[in-house]
Amino acid sequence: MNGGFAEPKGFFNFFRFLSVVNLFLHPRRLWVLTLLGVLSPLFSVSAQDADKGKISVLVVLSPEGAEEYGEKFREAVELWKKATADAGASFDAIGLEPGREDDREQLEARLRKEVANPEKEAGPFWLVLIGHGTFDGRTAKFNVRGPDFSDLDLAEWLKGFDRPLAVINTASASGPFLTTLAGEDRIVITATKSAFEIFYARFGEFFAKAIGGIEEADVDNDDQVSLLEAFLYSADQVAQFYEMEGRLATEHALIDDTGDGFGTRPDWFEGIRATKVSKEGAQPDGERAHQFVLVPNEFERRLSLEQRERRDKLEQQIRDLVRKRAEIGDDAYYAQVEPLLLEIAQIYESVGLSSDGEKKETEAKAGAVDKKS
Ligand SMILES: [Ca+2]
Ligand SMILES: [Ca+2]
Repeated sequence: MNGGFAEPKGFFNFFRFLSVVNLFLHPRRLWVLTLLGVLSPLFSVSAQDADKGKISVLVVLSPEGAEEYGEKFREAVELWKKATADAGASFDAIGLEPGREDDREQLEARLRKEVANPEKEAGPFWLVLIGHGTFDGRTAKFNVRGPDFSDLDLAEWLKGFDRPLAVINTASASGPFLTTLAGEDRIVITATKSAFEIFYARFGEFFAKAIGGIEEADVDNDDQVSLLEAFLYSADQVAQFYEMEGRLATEHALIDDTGDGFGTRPDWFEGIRATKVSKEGAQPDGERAHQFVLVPNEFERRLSLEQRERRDKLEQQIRDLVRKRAEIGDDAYYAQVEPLLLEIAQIYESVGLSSDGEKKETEAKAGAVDKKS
């Protein structure tokens, strides 16, 4: 990388932003953005505090049951580990250390510790369950060495949990975890729609592959795979698997990121947008999950935690306005959407979009970003 120019990857978010502008801004208003210089995509780099907003990934692994599953689970754990390393996030696993029978206690202690001593500037916490689920007709549980734990146990341990949270339960019979764990600033993904889908779930195998950033899963081509995209990709792979085998699918994944406990099925999405909701008046799922990315693209890495959070909020407000547009009328819509777009433009500008149309000398050397990644 030389001077203020980013490698091509860095442009993806810029184009994503422009496409947002094109969709939502009145054509006559484009001059405002031109004034701001955001139509001159020249990049420079600013140094960021690497640890702020750092993601923590905690994987909990079931005992293998049958050997063929054990191998698949361990493979998935390795993929998660690698993706987490690529992301510069912290990785932790329960269920790997030989000879232990207290996985449930370990998980409870780990989560309660997080509740008691929240890391102030930490980013999202991702809890990933890889393995077998069980259902005895009343309670759905996740299988670990020693006593298993249920959705209700997990909900109890997570009371007061303050970090943005993603729970990804890739096991069979995981559906109840979505209903029980749904909440504000939480994303819950389950491999099955209910507790009755008790057969081995393949969803997690595909999910572990996708989350590291494979191209096939990158629906919006911004060079990163969001939680939502990993969900959509994995569900699609599962569906294809059963279709090819000529068998009825025994697993149907769900996602909830609106906190209402009503999950959305993958086939209700067109691209990355949900076109249906499971209850009248409910917010569509998927928008928040599309803002959760484990391995960010080059451009995204330049934004500070505050900038990302602010941008995410602004994007959300813009989508809410789009939904209300017919109700509030065009004039009000444009009046309200414009300042939001301008603020996003300013955020992007501050990490490298030139405001004067000329190439800026970088304040921090471009290499600083490369070293971090
Ligand atoms: Ca993407
Ligand atoms: Ca929902």
